[in-house]
Amino acid sequence: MKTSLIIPLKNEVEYAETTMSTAYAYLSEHEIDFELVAVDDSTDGTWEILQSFENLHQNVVAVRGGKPLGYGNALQTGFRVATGDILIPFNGDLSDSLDDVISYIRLIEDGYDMVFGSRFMTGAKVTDSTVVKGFVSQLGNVFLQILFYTKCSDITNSFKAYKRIVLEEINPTANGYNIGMEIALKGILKKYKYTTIPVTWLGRKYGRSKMSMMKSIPTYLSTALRIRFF
Ligand SMILES: Nc1nc2c(ncn2[C@@H]2O[C@H](COP(=O)(O)OP(=O)(O)O)[C@@H](O)[C@H]2O)c(=O)[nH]1
Ligand SMILES: [Mg+2]
Repeated sequence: MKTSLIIPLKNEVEYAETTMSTAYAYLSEHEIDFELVAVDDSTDGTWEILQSFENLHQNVVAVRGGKPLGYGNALQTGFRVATGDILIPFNGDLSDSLDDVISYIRLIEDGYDMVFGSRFMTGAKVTDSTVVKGFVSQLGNVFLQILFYTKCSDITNSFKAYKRIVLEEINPTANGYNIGMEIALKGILKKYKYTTIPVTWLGRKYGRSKMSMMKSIPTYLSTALRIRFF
């Protein structure tokens, strides 16, 4: 099965080249059938780096994200452009692990429709997340576990793998960081076969996070309630 890594980037000039070349080299070495789909909304020179990377490599596509701007729209654009059978959002600041990408691919090839990565289960490794962000996120995820009767301890993490058919049926519409959660919760309700594995998450060395926890809470909550009750 062919895998598409969907890589959203917004002003990641310090990371763009490293992220693309690290993922490219790693997946090639592991003999994975893959493509990299970079979805960019930058104004800082990231786009130029991505375009030259695309020109030098065969299985790389660089596109601009859709309007209105947003993490969710960037992923939606990436899903549309991707040609793989397995689609995996992979953050442009290298916070997600390529070892985990390989584990995801093997599990989908074994018959799962979706694989979720958890930062909160035994075996997970998280560095440099702030204590408050970690705690609020974990608390929110316990709430989601109860609301959706799921064993998955990290619904809100975007780093997940999906079979293409899952995304075609769900057709996600969220435009924020809530898109990972939208797909996972709808997929759970549609009874797709899924599993959760512990993953590694590394904090960034350069630039800064565009994710505001406080701004996201109301969106996350209304997304969950809408999916559960309407
Ligand atoms: N294309 C695109 N990428 C985005 C947008 N917002 C965030 N990203 C990228 O998504 C990834 C995760 O975002 P980040 O700010 O690191 O969030 P955090 O890791 O959850 O704190 C990074 O590669 C960002 O550059 C956006 O609006 N458009
Ligand atoms: Mg990050």
